[in-house]
Order: sequence, then C-alpha cells, then structure tokens
Amino acid sequence: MTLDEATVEALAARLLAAERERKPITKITDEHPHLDYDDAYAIQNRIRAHKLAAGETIAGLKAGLTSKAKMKQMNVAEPVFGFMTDRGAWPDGGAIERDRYIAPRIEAEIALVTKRDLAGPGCHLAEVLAAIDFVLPAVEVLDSRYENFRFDMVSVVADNTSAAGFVTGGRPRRLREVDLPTLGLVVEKNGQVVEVGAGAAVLGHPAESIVMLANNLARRGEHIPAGSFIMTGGITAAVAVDRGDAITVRFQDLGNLSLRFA
Ligand code: 0L1
Ligand code: MG
Repeated sequence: MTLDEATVEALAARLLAAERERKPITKITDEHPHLDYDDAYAIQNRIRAHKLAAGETIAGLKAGLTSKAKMKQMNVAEPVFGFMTDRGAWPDGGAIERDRYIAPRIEAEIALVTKRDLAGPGCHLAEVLAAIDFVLPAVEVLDSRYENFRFDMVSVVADNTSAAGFVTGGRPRRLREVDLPTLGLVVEKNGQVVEVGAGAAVLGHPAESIVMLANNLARRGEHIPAGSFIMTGGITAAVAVDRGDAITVRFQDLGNLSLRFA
C-alpha cells in the first residue's frame, strides 16, 4: 500500500464525480505511478462505501479480464474484480439510457449464482462447482471513467473494473443441465453478427473466475456470500455501442438477451 487514507478518499471522490458528471479523467497512475493493487482495491472499496451510503445496494460481483489472450496482452497474471449495484441493473428487452454513460461497451458473459458461502484462501474448482445454484446469461455494460480508454490494470481496479451496468434473465439452468466450457454464444449488433465465443474463453472454465475471486477476496478479508450473482467475465471482446444500437446475444441453452441504447 502506498497511499494514505486521505488520498484514497480523494481518488475515490474523483472517480465518483467522473461517473456522476460523465466527465472522464486521466488515469490515476499518471499522478501516482507507484499505485499498487492494495491501493486500487482500497479506492474501489471507498467507491463501494459511498454508493451504499447513497442508497445503492450490491447487485453482484464481477471478474474482468478473464480471457487468457487478454491477460497476456495486458501482461497480467490474474483477473480483476469488482462489484455491480442495483443502479446498473437494466431489464432484458428494455432500453438503456445511453446518456448515463461516457463511452459504453458491452460484453457477453456467463453469470453464476451461488447457494453457499465461498471463502479463500485455498478455494478450488470442485468447491465452487458444489456451491453453484444456477447459471444465467448476462450482458455487461462497461464504461471507463478514464479518458480515451487510457488506463492500466491498477487504475482499472480503482475504477471498479469499468463496471457500469448489466442485463440478465434468459433461461436459468442448473449446472448439471449445461456444459459451461462448450456453451456457445453469438452477439448481434443491429442484426449483424459481431462476436461469437464459448465459455472456455473464460480461464478454460467460467467457474475458475469464482475460484480466483474467492481467493482474491480472502486477501482483503472478505468472502463471497451465499446467494451472490457473479458475472464471470467477457467471453467475447467488448463491443462499442451508442444511441440507437440494438444488441441481441443468443446463448446456447440459456436463451437470448436483448437491449437497446436509447
Ligand atoms: O469486465 C471486464 O472485462 C473489465 C475490463 C476492464 C477494462 C475495460 O474497461 O475494458
Ligand atoms: Mg466484464
């Protein structure tokens, strides 16, 4: 940890203002080049505390940068983790307020809901598989609070991993009814196929995201409570969206999700 409490608070306030006013800022590491992951998660935790104090509630947890290719590209060994609040929940088939965001992008994900507490260190795949209640399709809305997507991993963690919203619904399934690594999906933007992928793009198995999340939370003295909705990470590249765009994601076995930006 390199920052004192007052600086953590000031940086959290800066990111919250950027989100509220939709005015992007320069990445935090320009000013604090030695920022480490402990600093970054401390800033993210301050953002979470402010949102809860303002009346928002935690809607779920998320893993980001979970595809091996993207982790290699960004030179990171581990995904990044964040949270979603109820304010970012958009209905399946509904309209998303484009003006809520700076430069929104979407990515298709598999979400899992847990039925038992999960805690690291030492959390492993078998434990996570035994704790999954059901599987849901999800679309994440990403929006960086940094100018022109100029960021690095610690800055992204401080910015709650670009979390901005999500859509879920479709046809929930029990884990035994689906094969997560081979579960395929097709992303369409305005009727054109723009991305295709399968669950194995996420760390070989989407539940591995939850293993890493539980072990990461343990280092911060936290755990995954039973009943958590967890988005396991983008299967496809993020797709830029703007006002008027319509997105449909067709998930094998999990139904479709549709959203439009109005
Ligand atoms: O959900 C994610 O994969 C987080 C990505 C963070 C970086 C970005 O905004 O693309
Ligand atoms: Mg994501």
